[in-house]
Amino acid sequence: MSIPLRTLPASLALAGAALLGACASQPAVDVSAVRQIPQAAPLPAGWEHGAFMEVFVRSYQDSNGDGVGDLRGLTQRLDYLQALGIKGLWLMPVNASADHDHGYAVTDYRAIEPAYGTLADFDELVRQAHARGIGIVIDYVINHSSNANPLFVQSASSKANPWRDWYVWQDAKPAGWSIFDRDPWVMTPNGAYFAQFDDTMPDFNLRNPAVVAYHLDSLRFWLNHGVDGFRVDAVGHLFENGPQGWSMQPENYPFLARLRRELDIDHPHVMVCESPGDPIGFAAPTACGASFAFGHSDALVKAGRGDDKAIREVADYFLKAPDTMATMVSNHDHFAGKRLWDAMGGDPARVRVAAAAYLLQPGTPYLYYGEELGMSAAATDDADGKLRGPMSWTSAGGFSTGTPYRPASTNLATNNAQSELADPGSMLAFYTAMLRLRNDHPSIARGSYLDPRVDGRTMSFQRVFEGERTAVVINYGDDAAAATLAGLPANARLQRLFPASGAALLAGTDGMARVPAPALSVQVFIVSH
Ligand SMILES: [Ca+2]
Ligand SMILES: [Ca+2]
Repeated sequence: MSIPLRTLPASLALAGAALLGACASQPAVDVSAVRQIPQAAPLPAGWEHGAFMEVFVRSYQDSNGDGVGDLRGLTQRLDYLQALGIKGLWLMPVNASADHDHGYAVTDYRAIEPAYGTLADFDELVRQAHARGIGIVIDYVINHSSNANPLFVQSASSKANPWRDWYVWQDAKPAGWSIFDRDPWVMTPNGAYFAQFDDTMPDFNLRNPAVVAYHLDSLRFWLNHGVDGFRVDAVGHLFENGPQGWSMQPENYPFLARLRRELDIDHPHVMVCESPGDPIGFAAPTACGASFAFGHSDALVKAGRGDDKAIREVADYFLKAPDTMATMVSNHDHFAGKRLWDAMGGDPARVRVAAAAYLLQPGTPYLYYGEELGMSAAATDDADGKLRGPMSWTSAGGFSTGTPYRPASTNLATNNAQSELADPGSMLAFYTAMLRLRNDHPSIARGSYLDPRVDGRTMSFQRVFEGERTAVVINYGDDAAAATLAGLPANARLQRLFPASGAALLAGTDGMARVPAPALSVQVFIVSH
């Protein structure tokens, strides 16, 4: 994978001077152009219909004993991910960042976080992942950077600095603003800057064409390094139009469509956006094309607890939502909920029914690392940090030969990969079976969504792709029940795919079948004439 020769656009002549060190008092910034995008190493056709996993590199696997996860460590674990059936990884930011945790305070959009390794390590990760049929999607933070990013250091250094207009500045603090109960304007000796999320994360001025060109070039930089797509952070917050107009502004949507167009991001590349405020809106072809299914995620969790209204919502979601939704039951942000194991009170049967729905419905499932083990929160009081604990590899940890930077999960002793790989009844075995269904049956990976029904607390739906039809029955209730399937071919035979044992069922001449459903159970059938 070669990086094309970079040239400085004439409009950035001053920037180039800084890059060359002409402004000795300020840090250098590389804003050079990146144009060509070579063809990425091919992945198997349809890879993007498989399940993804969100991975926090800092917590996944440490390879050098410094207690911090890194890219080489993740590369060592690709065989595990392949065996689980994962087809894509979403890496939380791997850029150099100032926060030394989640990575969303980026200090260099074209460099790897030093604690994670080198660009060569990243290239090797991509190469090894592709060799296993696994695509790599990286987080890209376009709304804001760290205040330690040299771009902002320049911008803040004086009102006359050539980078001044790369961020959002006012001479005096404007009145009337409050975002998340906080004044987003931060006063400095050189004026006030705008920062939606935190004083340390100033918003870019995305109305400045040079800023957009820089980000497009940085995105191209990563495409040149073989990534298969991007998860774009905080897309509801890109543009502002005054104190009442700081989120979900109309400009946000076509801006994302423009990024896709300029980067030629379509098949095989993916772009998936994060907006809790308008998940379905951002999934539109006129915006991102794909978006995380916030809301549905809450319903999946509540349904897992047997909530009647949520079961109905889960059943109906894909009657309206596009199948490009990225589905999940938790992620790295505490506003998205607890780890699934904790959200289900540590009841493995409830974890299974909650997870089965999103692993077998339309959409692209995004497992959160460790979810497949029933991994619980890390043993820390920090609300966000407890969601991002070291991966539970063995009962002794297995994450690092040194001292892990964060305490292990509270259920490490029982819920760890080594123990679960040896146990056919483990959560890991269940997730592996669900992903195998998805990988082996195109109707589950990409089929249409038919006849969702709720009978009591038992949900059923059917998936059809070309000549293949599957039926899913999930009983969220504590009591044995039954589902009634309709719309089947007359006298169809329902052969069990999961669990594999048990007699086949038959539909009547009216295309209906009654399916007994044990308490808290998941059943999958393939339908034949
Ligand atoms: Ca390390
Ligand atoms: Ca913004």
